[in-house]
This record gives sequence, structure tokens and C-alpha cells, in this order.
Amino acid sequence: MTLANQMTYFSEKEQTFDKIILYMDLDAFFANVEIRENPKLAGIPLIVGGNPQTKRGVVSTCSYEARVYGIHSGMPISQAVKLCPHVTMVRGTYKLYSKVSENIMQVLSNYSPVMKIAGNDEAYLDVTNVVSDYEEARKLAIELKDDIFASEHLTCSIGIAPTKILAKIASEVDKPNGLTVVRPLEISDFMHSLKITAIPGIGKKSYIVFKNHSVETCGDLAKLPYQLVFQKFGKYGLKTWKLVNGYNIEKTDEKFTSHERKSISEERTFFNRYSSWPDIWVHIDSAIKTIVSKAKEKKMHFRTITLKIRFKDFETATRAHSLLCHETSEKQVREVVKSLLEEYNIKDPTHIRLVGVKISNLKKIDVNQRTLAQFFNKSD
Ligand code: TTP
Ligand code: MG
Ligand code: MG
Repeated sequence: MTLANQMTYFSEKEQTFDKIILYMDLDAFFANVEIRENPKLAGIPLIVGGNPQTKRGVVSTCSYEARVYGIHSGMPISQAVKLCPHVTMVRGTYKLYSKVSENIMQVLSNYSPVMKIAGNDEAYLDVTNVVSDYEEARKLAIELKDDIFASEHLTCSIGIAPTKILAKIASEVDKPNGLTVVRPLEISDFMHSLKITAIPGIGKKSYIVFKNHSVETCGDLAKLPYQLVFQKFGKYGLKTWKLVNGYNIEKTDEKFTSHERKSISEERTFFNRYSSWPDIWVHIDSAIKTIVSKAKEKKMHFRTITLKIRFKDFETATRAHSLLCHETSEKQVREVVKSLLEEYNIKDPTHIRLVGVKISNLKKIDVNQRTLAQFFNKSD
């Protein structure tokens, strides 16, 4: 492809940013699940992966304390042990990670109907139609972070920007537990400050090629004339040049999938205070009111009601009940939740840290269809 051909892509479209994309990636995913399960592992260099006895295999991931020693995913365990002889190793509980990943994706799916899962601990949400501006997107991200922490006791980093690639880059700059927002007018400044390796796909090999041409930061690349960039680094180099200069290089994304909302849930956490039964009921009741009104707003019927209880020691239990047919009634949810709560047989309410109510098995209301309660002429 000639440069002339390439330059035809400097179109108006590339200057337009009309989306707000949120990207979430969990921090040290496998390692933080292990720490959650065994708090003695917190605050120390920790490796997940390989065989701790034989010291064979590769590092799946490691804690941020281990990263200080230069250890990273994919490194042979033998090398990691050389870098940090006192490192702690655990083999990994992969079934648990996959369950946690599923739960996290479920939480995320409540924040936008347009979502793309990009890995076991990361996903993009197109929130363009969910928020009205970047400030609202930031608030949504804080809510999402709290939600993820409340449901799985894990931290994540979030990037918000007008394109997927920028949102992903933004999520990385303040890891762990970061939140970085890049608005359209801030793209060039934001990019110029970054090392060239901050761009996904630029690894050690490409870095050497760039460095040989005195390009270490994205700003260095941005300053070069595009003709020279094309000549020296080819088509991919030119694409990177456009990215660092604030062009929108993303194709209209057909990969985002719209999904129907699978559940509606609300949780209430009792932070550092003792909960009493009346107090707990006030919170359960307000959670029920919120989810039922959300369901009505979205014209959804539900069949399954789930009650989640988390105790002070983070042990979490869920119980669910499915109705005979789809319903919309708040009263029905209250009755089911009451009997689910009785099933737990909790003696001491002060041990409760969190209560959550979820309705799922959702179905769009057919205006001609009546619920069973309406059929029998009952109402809320
Ligand atoms: P990442 O999100 O790449 O890494 P991470 O979550 O451990 O750390 P960070 O805070 O930098 O995001 O990967 C998610 C999980 O996928 C990770 O915890 C373990 C697994 N994984 C591997 O098993 N092998 C690999 O080479 C990588 C990169 C990840
Ligand atoms: Mg991660
Ligand atoms: Mg990841």
C-alpha cells in the first residue's frame, strides 16, 4: 500500500469521537482471589501458577509486591525464584477464578446493555447511551468499582475514553485500583506523556525498533512527520502515529454485543456497624422497591428471586426461589425474600455485613399478557 492510499484514511470520521467507552480490568486477578481466600497472603510477594514443590511451570500472575522484583505473567517459575527467593507460591484454584469471572461479568452487564468481554478479568462497556457526559461516566465507574468490591471483594482499574483502545490504555496508567478519564480534547496531551510501550501490541521487539529511531515516548512519535513514520515503521507505524496524535483509528465496532438484561439486583452493605433485624429489613425493603421499580421501568417480568447474605468474615451465601410463572409484584418478592431469610436461620443479625436481592429469569412484558396475580384480580 502506498502512502497516498494510506492518507485517504485521514478522513473526517477520524476526528469524530461520539462514544463513551468504559474498560474494566481486575487488579492481579488470580493473586487477589487467593489473597481474599487467605488473607495471610496479603502484602507479600505472591505467585500464582506452576508447581510450588518442583518450582516448575510459569507464572500465571503475581501480586504487585512480587512485580517490584521484576516478576510477571508468563515468566518461568525458576527465573521468578531467582529474582525473589522468598516469594510465596500457590498453585491456583482455576474453577474458583472462572466462577468469580462469571460473577464479575454479571455485575458489569447491569451497567450497560452494550458490552464486550475481552478476557477472564476484563470487558468493555459502551456507556454512550447510559450517561450524558464524562462526569456521569466517572460516577458510574465509581459505582461499578464499589459494586465489584461489594460482590467479590476485588479491586479493579477502569479507563474511560471515546474509543476502546484509549479506554484500555487509560485503565493501565493508574493500576491498581485506578480510574482514569480521557475526554476527546485531552487525547493528545494524555498520549504524549506515555511511553511507547503503553500501546497494546508494542512489546520488547517493537520497542527496540522505535528506540533505534529515538522514539521512546508516544510524544516522540507524534512529533515525527507522518511521511517519515510511514517510511520507517510502515502501515502499523502510521496507525500508531494517528493514535498518538489523537485520531480515531477505531473501525465502527461490530464486535460489541447487545444483550438483554439478565438480572436486576441491589445490595446494601453495613459498613463497620452492627445491624439489627429492623435495620436489615429497612434495607431489604428499599432494595426490593428499587429493583421492582427498575423492572417496571424496563417493562420486565421476573420469575426468580435471589437473596444474598454476606457475613462479617466474608462468607457469602445465596438462596433463590423461582415462581411458577413470570410476575411483577413487589409484594411477591417481599414474601419470597422473607421465607428465604428464614431458611438461613441466622441467630445473630450483627454478623451480617451485606444483603442483596436479585430478580432474574426476566422476560419483556407483552402488553396483551397479564400476570397470574392480575389474572386473579390481585394487585400490590
Ligand atoms: P491480566 O489482567 O493480564 O493480569 P492481572 O489481572 O493478574 O494483573 P493486572 O493488575 O496487571 O491486570 O490477566 C488476568 C488473569 O489472567 C491473571 O490474573 C492470570 C491470567 N493470566 C495467565 O494465566 N497468564 C498470562 O500470561 C496472563 C497475562 C494472565
Ligand atoms: Mg487484570
Ligand atoms: Mg486482564
